[in-house]
Amino acid sequence: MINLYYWTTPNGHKITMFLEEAGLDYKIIPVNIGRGEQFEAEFLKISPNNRIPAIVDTAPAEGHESISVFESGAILMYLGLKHRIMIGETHAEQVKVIQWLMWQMANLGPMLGQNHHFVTYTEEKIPYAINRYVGETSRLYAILDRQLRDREFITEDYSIADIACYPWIVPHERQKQDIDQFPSLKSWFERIQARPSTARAYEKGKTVNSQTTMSEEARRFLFGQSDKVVRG
Ligand SMILES: N[C@@H](CCC(=O)N[C@@H](CS)C(=O)NCC(=O)O)C(=O)O
Repeated sequence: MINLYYWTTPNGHKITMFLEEAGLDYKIIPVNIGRGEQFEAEFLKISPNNRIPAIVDTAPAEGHESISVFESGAILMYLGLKHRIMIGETHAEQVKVIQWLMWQMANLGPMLGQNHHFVTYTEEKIPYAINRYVGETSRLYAILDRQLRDREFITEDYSIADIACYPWIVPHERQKQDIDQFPSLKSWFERIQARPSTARAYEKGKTVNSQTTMSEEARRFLFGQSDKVVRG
């Protein structure tokens, strides 16, 4: 059984997308990051960076007692390798999947996260920051669009690289992107959106949290963190 420590954010959706596609048994343990639950001692034992998602696998391979994993890319790799699915069959395919997964983790996630922060969440609108992150978002969209030209998925088959990228493209309007300008990316997006497992994952999310706006309390927990949240 996989215990999934989850909240309804792009990085959280990655893991429900994988688990739904794989048809694995899992239990969601909501971690309401807008209420500060990511700082609770029990959660920090499995996710020391005070971020969701994280998992505890109570039935790992090779008879270990249980294994915990944090960082969404590491979780996708762990599950893909354990079940030998969505990670490429040959070594050559695996390395392609892993490099696009790393691309998402190091580029698409962090840059689009800053886009969300400066375009949507901050009350103070800073033109330099907005231009930088909206521009960087469009550059990354163009990279994906080029990679997806003449192919159905980011690598050979549907993989953890597609799963890692998809939830970050969902808020394209909020990111001030015109998806019609990226036709191959748009077709890929619609293909993944149409997968029953994607629909199930997002439906699961709604049962955990149906709120779409950020409260003042959430702003206080999420923004302005420093070493004080770690040192106590
Ligand atoms: N690189 C991490 C990023 C995780 C992350 O930023 N999670 C956010 C939600 S998407 C979070 O838990 N935020 C809580 C906080 O900022 O305290 C991953 O991919 O797992």
